[in-house]
Parts: sequence; structure tokens; C-alpha cells
Amino acid sequence: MDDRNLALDLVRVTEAASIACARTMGQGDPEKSDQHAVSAMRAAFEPLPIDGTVVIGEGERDKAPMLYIGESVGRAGEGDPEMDIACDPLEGTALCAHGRPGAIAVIAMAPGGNLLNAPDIYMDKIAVGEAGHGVIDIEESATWNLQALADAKGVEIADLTVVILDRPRHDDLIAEVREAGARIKLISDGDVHAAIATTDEETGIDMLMGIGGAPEGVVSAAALQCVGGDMQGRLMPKNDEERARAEKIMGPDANIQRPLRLDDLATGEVLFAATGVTDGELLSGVRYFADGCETHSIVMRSKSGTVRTVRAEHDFAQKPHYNLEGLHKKMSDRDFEGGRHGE
Ligand code: VTB
Repeated sequence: MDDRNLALDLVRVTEAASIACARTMGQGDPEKSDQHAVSAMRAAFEPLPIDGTVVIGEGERDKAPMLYIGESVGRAGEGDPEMDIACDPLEGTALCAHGRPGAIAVIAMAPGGNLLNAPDIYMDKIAVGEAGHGVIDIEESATWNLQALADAKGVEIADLTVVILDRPRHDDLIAEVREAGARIKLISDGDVHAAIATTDEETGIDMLMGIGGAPEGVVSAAALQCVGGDMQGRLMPKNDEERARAEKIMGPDANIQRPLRLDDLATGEVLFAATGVTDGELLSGVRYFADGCETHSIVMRSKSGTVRTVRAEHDFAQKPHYNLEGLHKKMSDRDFEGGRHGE
């Protein structure tokens, strides 16, 4: 199978998840938003010509009925490539549930072993676009990294915009970045969208800094790997239980808090696709019309470095499962707790 086609097949899967969950925008029910996305993404994976395994998904097998870690996805036909899948059917459930910017449906895919099987704990992250490749260092201070990026871009720190999750754990970081003089965009959720927004100058976002989810860090790294950007991370276990979980995955001898470079997070021939759920700096959200809807996605492939933005018009007459009635039917057909794929 030619992975050039696979990249475009992948975007159908993120489109399906977005179209389903964007219907729930603003309803104030993050769980419902997530269920719509997960169910639609799982169904859209079925015809994909891959023999896929979820390495980052909705959680451990006993906790997630669909897209759990270790679940097989794709049609797994003869000759279909074995692929590891890191997916987040709805990154930013609260963003979608409240109609705030930056919710996306996202998948990274690579031949087995190329995506870090990150434990579901926190990760400290720095992400930058192409201009910052090779200049960031998570072992250095925020100020040091800002200066390094400013130098690489030929600008002043004051010209840079940094995205940081608005959390008390970032009080010191925010104070330092303010002191250094950079502009800051505080976001309530959704650091994957922010990380991938650094890849496009038009978004005005130069850097993502701070602590968010480790699995989402791997998904972000896959995108940055595709465009020649850069990212580093460091796992941040909160307690012994999380430390033990991280050691189980990373190996008992590994220093689990060692700096993780881009290649440690995602390497090899990576494919990446994301579709906007709500409007954001990089991707617009889903628009619905009487007879169809429009989605906005980005598709990347590390082998060629090509970044495609895909605006797709979906015709409900030909895709009845995408209209409101079809969606409701699908959600009620699928017994979410322990359904067809729940075993
Ligand atoms: C969320 C979410 C991010 O990390 O904040 C989460 O919005 C973890 O942080 O996009 P909290 O526990 O403080 O909410 C992300 O999911 C991904 O890194």
C-alpha cells in the first residue's frame, strides 16, 4: 500500500470524528462530545487498508470500550501495512462542550515502534515550528528557550507569542515568560492544536510551553516531525503509582524523567491528520448546511514533508451517516459500554 494514499485515507477518519462530535458543540456535555467522536472514529477506521494497533488511544482496555490501547483497527487485509496508531478522537472535550476554540480530531500513524507508548500522565513540553528546529532545550529555562527561538527567527523575544495552558501549575512559568517579555496566549485546554499551530507562521503562534498530557505530546511530536519542527518533553509523574506505570512502559532502568527529544517521541515515516472541531488558529471548525457540511483538515507526511490543508464538502445525500438523523441512529445502534468492539 502506497502511504501517499494512506495519508489521505487517514483524513477521512478525523473528518468523521469531527463531523460527529461538532454537533454537540456548546451542549456542556464533554462526555457526550467525546462519545460521538470516539464512535465515529472507530467506525471510520474499519475500511482503512492497514493492520493497525492503537498505541495511544482512549485508555487501558478495561477502561475504554473503543480505541483502547492494544485494540486492532483497520481492515487488516493481505499486504496491508502494520501500523501503530496514536489517536485522540476529540482533543479538547471541554472546548467542544463549551464551544471554545481549538478542539480537533487527530491521528498520528507510523510503522510499529516509532511512536512512544507514553503513559497517561503529565509531560512538560516545548514545541516549535521549523524555524526553531535544533535550538530548543527542555533542560534550559523558559527564558533561555525564548532567546534561542528569537535568535533563530531573527526577532526579539517581545515579538514571540507563546501558548501556555492556563493552570495554577504554570504560575511560575507564566511569570518568567512575562518577565522575559514574550507575548502569551493562555488557553483553557487543547495544547495539541497549539503545538501544531507553531508549524504555520500565519497562526502567529511561535511556541508551546508547559505541562499537559503525555500521550497528546506524542501526537503533537508526530506533526512536528512531519514538518521539520521540534519538540522536547519530560514525563512528570505526580506520585509513585504514576512513576511505576511510566517505568513499566519505559523500562525499569530508564530514567523516566530524562529529556525526551523529538525522535524519542515520534520517529520514522509518520503520517498525521487533524480536523478542526471548533474554530482555531490553524483549523476552522465544522460548518453544517441543509444538505451537507464542510470540514477543514491538515494532512502531513514526514517522508515527503508535504503539508496539505483539506477543505472538504460532504454531501449528506451520499453520506447519510453524516446528517443529524444518521448520527443519532448510529449513536443509538452502538451500545457504547461493551459494544461490538468493547470486548
Ligand atoms: C488538558 C488538555 C490538554 O492536557 O489540559 C490536559 O486541555 C491535562 O491538563 O489539551 P489538566 O489535567 O490540567 O486538565 C491536554 O489534554 C493535552 O496535553
